[in-house]
Amino acid sequence: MKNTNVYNAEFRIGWMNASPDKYQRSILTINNQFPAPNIIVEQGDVINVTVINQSFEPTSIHWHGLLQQNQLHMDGVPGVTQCSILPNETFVYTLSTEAQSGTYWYHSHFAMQYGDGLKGILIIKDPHDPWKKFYQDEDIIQFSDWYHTPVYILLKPYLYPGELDPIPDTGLINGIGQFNCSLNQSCSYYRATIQIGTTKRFRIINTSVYARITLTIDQHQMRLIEVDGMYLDGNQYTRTLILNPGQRYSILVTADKNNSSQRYWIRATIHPFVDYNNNYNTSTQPNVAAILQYVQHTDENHSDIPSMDSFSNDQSIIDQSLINAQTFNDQSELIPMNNEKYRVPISDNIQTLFFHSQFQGQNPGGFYFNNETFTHPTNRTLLSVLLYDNSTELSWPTVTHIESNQIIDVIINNIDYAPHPFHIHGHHVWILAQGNTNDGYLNETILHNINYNTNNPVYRDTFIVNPFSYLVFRLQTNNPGLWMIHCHNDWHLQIGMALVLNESPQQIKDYYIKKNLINNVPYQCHTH
Ligand SMILES: [Cu+2]
Repeated sequence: MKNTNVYNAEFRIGWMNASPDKYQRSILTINNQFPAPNIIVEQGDVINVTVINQSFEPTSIHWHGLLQQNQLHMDGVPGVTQCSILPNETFVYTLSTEAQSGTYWYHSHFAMQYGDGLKGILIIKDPHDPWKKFYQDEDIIQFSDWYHTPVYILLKPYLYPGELDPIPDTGLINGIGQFNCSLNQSCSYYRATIQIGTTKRFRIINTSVYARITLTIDQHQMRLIEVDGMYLDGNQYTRTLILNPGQRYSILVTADKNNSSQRYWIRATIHPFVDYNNNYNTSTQPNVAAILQYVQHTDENHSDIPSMDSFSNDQSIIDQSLINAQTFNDQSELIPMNNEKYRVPISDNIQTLFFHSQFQGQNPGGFYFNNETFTHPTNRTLLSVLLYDNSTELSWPTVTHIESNQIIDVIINNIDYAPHPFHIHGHHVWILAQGNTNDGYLNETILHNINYNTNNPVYRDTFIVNPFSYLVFRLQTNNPGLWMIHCHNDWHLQIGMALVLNESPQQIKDYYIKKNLINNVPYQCHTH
């Protein structure tokens, strides 16, 4: 048995000036660090983070991908699981990591604060990692889209009708970008070293508010071994990796080239999406790069950049990826490792839930699920209403009651010309079917015409629903909670693209009373 370690940290949230891509702006971050701190723990450790809000806005931190079993009030969704943390207030997050390992991240769930920098990586290392013997070292590649005007300023006009999503100016890799500097010596790059002849695990996380990206490493194959915290079978190798906001992959890369250059571009490109957003224009610098540097010894210092030649050689691979991504299917070919935990549950008694997602209305318009749009409660949290009031039925738009020990197939019909990257809190789910762009919608009658993958579907927490198309995921209700399902294009969340599953409410209530946790949930929220 391993000792339980406690990761203790104070997160002071506030604004600072920085120029991560040589363009100075104010950034919302933690302890004046940019990028904000990475949290790296081992499975079973306890994470204790004291958030001290020194900003002028309320805040709250969500731990993306954590199941939060029996710790629902730690999920960090303002108005749902907690009151937002007001300026000058303090809130302590205590998180158990008993139940899972893998690559996760954390971010503000208040307004669009993570677009201004309030986010970081959360890695839970697995002491029994089945891939451990296949790599010698590991590193993190955090991609982030980046706006030069603070996102909280862009958000105000966006909330009026008729606005298209604002397009990021550029991207950052591990907090470093190259806006307006065309791959010459004056640019800064994140440099990942790899010892010649060894294999490195890269944990790749797209922490964007908007951007879908293609990631490549010049001349290198990427072996996929993890998706959203779940191990894969390792049989898939790829040259291009497409990540939607919120998605994570681990890849293995081997330093097996024996040529003179010994350094290679790691490149990320923001997808233009011109077909649904003509805000994309020439002022956008969609490319950002980092360097994979071969070394003989890990303590070597290097400053050379890769040659231009190797850049152009691999551009065609990215171009092809951008074309293929028009009808992008992010679950094809991903096969989970053979493990009881990942196996899809089968039953004769499967419930179905349909959600039709659509932009509706004007003055202002917004996104609706089944003709309801989500707004964040402010006076009281949904958890408070559930625990203190008599009824377990929460009368709030887009809240759906589901019971425990059910298997539920959730169908999302995307009645919209944009792809939407959906994220579910408190669960990983099996992606049984994912339509391509323009495949149309599912209803009760045609449901059985669709081929479900009930053999070895991918199991994850963030997935794309294509334009004018559908996705079906299977959910096992084994984690009582108030779990948000929302679009992780954060602009869309701000205009209502969220629903809440009220899973096993009586069990939540019983647990909080029995364990005397109810005092952690204020009856009412203060507002500022
Ligand atoms: Cu969306």
